[in-house]
Formats: sequence, C-alpha cells, structure tokens
Amino acid sequence: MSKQERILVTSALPYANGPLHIGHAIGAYIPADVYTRYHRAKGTDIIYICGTDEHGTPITVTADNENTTPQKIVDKYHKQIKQTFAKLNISFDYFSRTTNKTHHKLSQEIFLEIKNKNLLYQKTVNRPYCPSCKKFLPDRYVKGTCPQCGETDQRGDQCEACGKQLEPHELKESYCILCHKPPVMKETIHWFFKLTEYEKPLRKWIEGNTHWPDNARNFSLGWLREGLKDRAITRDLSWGIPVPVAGSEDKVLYVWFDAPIGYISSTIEWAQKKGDINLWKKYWKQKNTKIIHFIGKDNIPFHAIIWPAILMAEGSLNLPHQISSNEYLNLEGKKMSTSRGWVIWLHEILDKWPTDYLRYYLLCINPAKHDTDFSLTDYKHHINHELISTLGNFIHRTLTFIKQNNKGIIPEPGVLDETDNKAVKAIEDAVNNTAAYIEDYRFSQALQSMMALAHEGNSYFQHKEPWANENNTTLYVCANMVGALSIIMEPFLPASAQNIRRMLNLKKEMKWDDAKEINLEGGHVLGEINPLYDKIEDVEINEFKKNHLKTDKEDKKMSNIGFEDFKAMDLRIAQIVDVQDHPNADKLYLLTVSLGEQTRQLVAGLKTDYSKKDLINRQVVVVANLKPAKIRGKKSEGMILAADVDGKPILLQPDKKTSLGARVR
Ligand code: B3M
Ligand code: ZN
Repeated sequence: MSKQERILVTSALPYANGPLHIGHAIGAYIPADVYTRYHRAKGTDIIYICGTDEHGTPITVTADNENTTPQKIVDKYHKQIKQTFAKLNISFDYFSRTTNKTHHKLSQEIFLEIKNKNLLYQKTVNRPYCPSCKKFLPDRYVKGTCPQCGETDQRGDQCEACGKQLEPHELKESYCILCHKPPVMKETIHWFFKLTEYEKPLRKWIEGNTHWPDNARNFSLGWLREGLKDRAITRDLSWGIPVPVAGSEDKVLYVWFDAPIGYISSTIEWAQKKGDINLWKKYWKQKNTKIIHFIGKDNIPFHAIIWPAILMAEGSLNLPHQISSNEYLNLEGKKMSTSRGWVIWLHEILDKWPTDYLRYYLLCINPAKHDTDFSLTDYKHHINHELISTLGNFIHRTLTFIKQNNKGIIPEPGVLDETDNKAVKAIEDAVNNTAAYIEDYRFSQALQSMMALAHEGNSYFQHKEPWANENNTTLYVCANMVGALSIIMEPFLPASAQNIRRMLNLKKEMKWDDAKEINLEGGHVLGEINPLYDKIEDVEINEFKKNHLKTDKEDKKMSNIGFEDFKAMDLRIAQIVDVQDHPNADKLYLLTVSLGEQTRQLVAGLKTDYSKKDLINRQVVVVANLKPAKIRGKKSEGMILAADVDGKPILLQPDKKTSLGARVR
C-alpha cells in the first residue's frame, strides 16, 4: 500500500455478559491481531480498536438470571474480558466500553443527524408485551418456535438452529422468559430507519467489493435480493442509550444501532488519550484510510448492510473497506454451546498452557472458509509435532550448538555454497510468502509459510551435519534463519518471538523487512539460552478434558455434577392447587401449582399412582427453572420431585407446612 494510506482495524465488540471462549478468540480477534502486528512491523499507520458491547437484552437477561443489575454485569465482564485479551496477547491500541460517556453522546448525535436528514420516522407497531411482568418483551425476552425452521425455544433476535434474523413478534408459540406466560401484542411507538432507501446504493457498493470474502458478499447480496425493510432502531427497555428526542425518553437505542458506533467512539477516546482530539478524524473521515472489520459470520448482516447504511445516512464517515468474517469453530465434533457447557473458556485453557500454543493451533484450524473442529488430541499433536518438533527444535538446536561449540558467539562465515545460498533464499521466500498471505487475510497459509522456514532450517542443519564438519558458515546461516523467524513469527506467536529475540540478544522491536537482512553478524554474542517449549503430555489433555469439558447434560452422571451445577438448580416448595386430566394422554395430569408469587402449569405422570384428591393442596418440591417444554401438546413449566421406586413415583414433601416458593437447598 502507498505511504499515505492508513488502516483502522476493529474486532467485533464482545457482549459484556460472560467470559470468552476459544470460538471468540479465532472468530474475530487472533486474525485481527496477526494482521495488525504484521502491519505495525511493516511500518503502516495502523490502529486496532475494540471494546465491550454493554447494552441490549443480552446484558439485561444475564442480569435478570444472575439476580443483579446490568451495571454490575457489565463491570464484572468488561474487566474479565479485558484481562483475557491481555493474556491472549491481543494488541489493541484501545479497548473501550459502550457505556462510556463519549459513546452515549456520539450515538445520540448520529441518531439526531440521521433524523435531521429525514431518514428516521416514528411508527406505531404491535410488540409482545407480558401482562404479568408488565413490560414489553424486546429481543431476547421472548422465546418461541422459529417461523422458518420450526425449532422450538429460539430467542427473539435470531434462531440458533437456522440462523434466521428474527423480531420477537415473529416467533410462534412465544413465551416470556421471565414468567413463562405467553405475551400479548400491544401497541408501542418506535423510531424506524429508512433502510429501504439504501437498497440500491448498498447493492452497487457490495457488488463492487469483490475483495470481500465470499461469505460476507454472498450473504449480503442474498439479503438484498430478498429486499430490505425499514428497521426499528429503538426498544422499550430501561437499559441502554436514551433516545434523544422529547417524548421518546423512556426508550433506548437498539443495541445494534449503537454498538458499531463504538468503533468510532473508541477511536475518539484513543485520540483523546494520545492528546490530539482530532486524530480520530484521520481514520474515520479521510478517504485514504481502510477500515477493516473482523467479525464472526453471525454478525455479517449488521456489518455488511445495516452499519454501512447508517454510515451512508450519516454521510461524513468512511465505509468499511473489508469485512473479514470467519465461519464457526466446533468443539470435538459438536457445535459449541455455552448453555450445555460444551465449550472451552479462554481463561481456563490459557491458565493451563502457554498462550502461543493456543494461538498456534487456532491459526492452524482457522475457520476462514468453512466450519472447523477444535479437538484437544489434535491440539496436542499440532503443538508437539509442529510447533515444538519443527520450530522449537530448529531454534533450540541452533542456539545450543552455538552456545556449546562456539561460546555463544556467532561465527564469521566462509564462502557460501549452493546449499547455504538455498537456505538464505528460503528466508526471503518465507518473508515474502508470509506477508502476501497475511495481506490477503489467509492466516493459516501465512502461518504455514512461516513454518516452512523452520522446516527448511531443520533440513539444512541435518544436511550440513555441523557436529561432524567445518561449521562456521552453517551456524551463521542457521542463526540468521532464527533471527528472521523471530520477526516473521511475531504476528502469530508474539511471546515466543520476544523470547527468541532475548536469547539472540536482538532488540525487542524489529521491522518486518529486517527479516530479509543479516541481523546477526559474525562476532555477535547470544544471550542466555533456555528451552522454548515443553511437550504436552497425554495426562494433561485427559485431565483438562475431565476438569473443563462437560459431557452433554444427557449423559452426565451424578458424580460429575459440580456444586455450581447443583446451585444452578432452582428447587422450590409449591402447592398443588388444581388437578385436571391431560386431554391427550391417559397417564398424565395437568397440574397447577402455586409458588407463592406465581403459579405454574406442570404436566406430571402421576395419574396411575395418585388420585386427584390425593394431590390437591399437597405441598411438593418443584424444579422451578427448567426450560418450559411441551408434553403432548401442553406446556409444562417445571418438574415435581419424586422418588422412583421400581418405576412408581413417591412424591417428596416438606415435613411441615412451608411457605410457598421457599428455596430447597
Ligand atoms: N456484541 C454481537 C456478538 O458479540 C455483538 C457484536 C457487536 S460488533 C459492533 O456476537
Ligand atoms: Zn412475563
């Protein structure tokens, strides 16, 4: 790229509602970090911006579940996420949060700017409302059946099964996640963005973006083919950025309206911190800046369509140049699922093994074009047989050999023969190939090109047999291969690179093009040499699996349940207040139970063993936080506990009258 050009890299802003897992890491952060580190070494004017997304129903639902406030949730997870990124060595220039003042102000200004341009309008719409909770149920407060694929219990914003973008009112057989009752439709007024006006300009722009990856381009062109609809960009929620218009103060901006604006507000804060408050404009307003968004594929519609349309509407800001959107990472052959515990949390795996092990393996299996699988056995294999046996081995044998046989001093070379020259040429090839692949967002291939130099180094060393022959030239060439490696591995394996430079006694900061030069002249004295890596043992893998990878709930044995799991179960004292026959099943009752504040409908298989009279007014123990299920067409919102004696249920009951809703522990 030409000298004056500059790059602004962003990674999707993670919701501050939980810890990060390995899928996050490779989805939007490690690739962006490789890209940024490379460009910094190239001397490009580049900054890397991110922060936590702290609004919307993902946050408030978590707060409701954890019985705390949204503020406490975002404070807790912002801190944790920031620490995890630091441990993962993600080199943000600035990491902000969307609850900051700068962000609130800018989001409201952009809203007003678009409104002044007559690109927003108010419309009365029907939205789900829960009469018993007395509130509107935006996005994730409603669950129900996906209208597209029929999957039950899907969230109101997106179906996890088929990926369809949803509005909560589109769900079938919907229910309020707080009280499990069906919502009613109620009128409310929202602000709509005239997205339809941007159908043509977006199509033209996206068709011209032939440098986008296929998934982002095809997905958005597909969306455009279906035709765009104007979008509500406000919500009835008490957590978020207030709508800055008189009469709408009780509403907040839709989280997907404000979140991408976080890229800009974070840049503004970065500029403030740099002491030049106008610096952000260079990146967002001057035309010779390339804005590159790294995201996971579920964020494509927002980054490729809605966000650019908002930028077009605002009018003075740069559109994204590139949207680098990864596919999904599976785990041990199955889709990752945080709710089922089928997940590897970053803080757990980073506590166990060096960060570069994880970065290396994730980059090997980078799901750029299709979903890929993370397997711990495969992880061990890649680390032991590639990172350690190839890269680590070449570096270690070179440096220890120089230490032991030449007092740690790089020898003066003799005249280079054909094999030596081939090795020197391998340096140049690796530098060029690695660079080209990174610039083309092909990070696995880039990693392989770097590793090719280590392979070449090993065969060269082996071929020259320095232990048996005159070896000054060999050691000189090998040392310079290691020097080059320390530069070109830095984007992928920053901690290892620093470690090697320390052993080589080279300076901490080196430029990418230095890798093509001789960095270690004859006479240069090495630093202290330590082993780079330790092999991963089978026992470590097994132990990690046992401790951190829960098997599916279905086949989880009692002995595997941790105290946390037990605590997560909400057991309550309830009283049966009504018993009816289930209309579609002989052996089932439809029970109504009271938990004090609320009543629930349960379907229970008690009919063969208990008469209605036996049951009415009886106190029982219910599991109150089970996901509601339909049993023979009737909703069941919990489960009654009973002992199972030869297949016959024997109900558990408190041994004296207990207040309803009391917790059982
Ligand atoms: N927080 C969604 C997610 O974490 C959302 C990304 C915002 S990027 C502006 O997947
Ligand atoms: Zn409700």
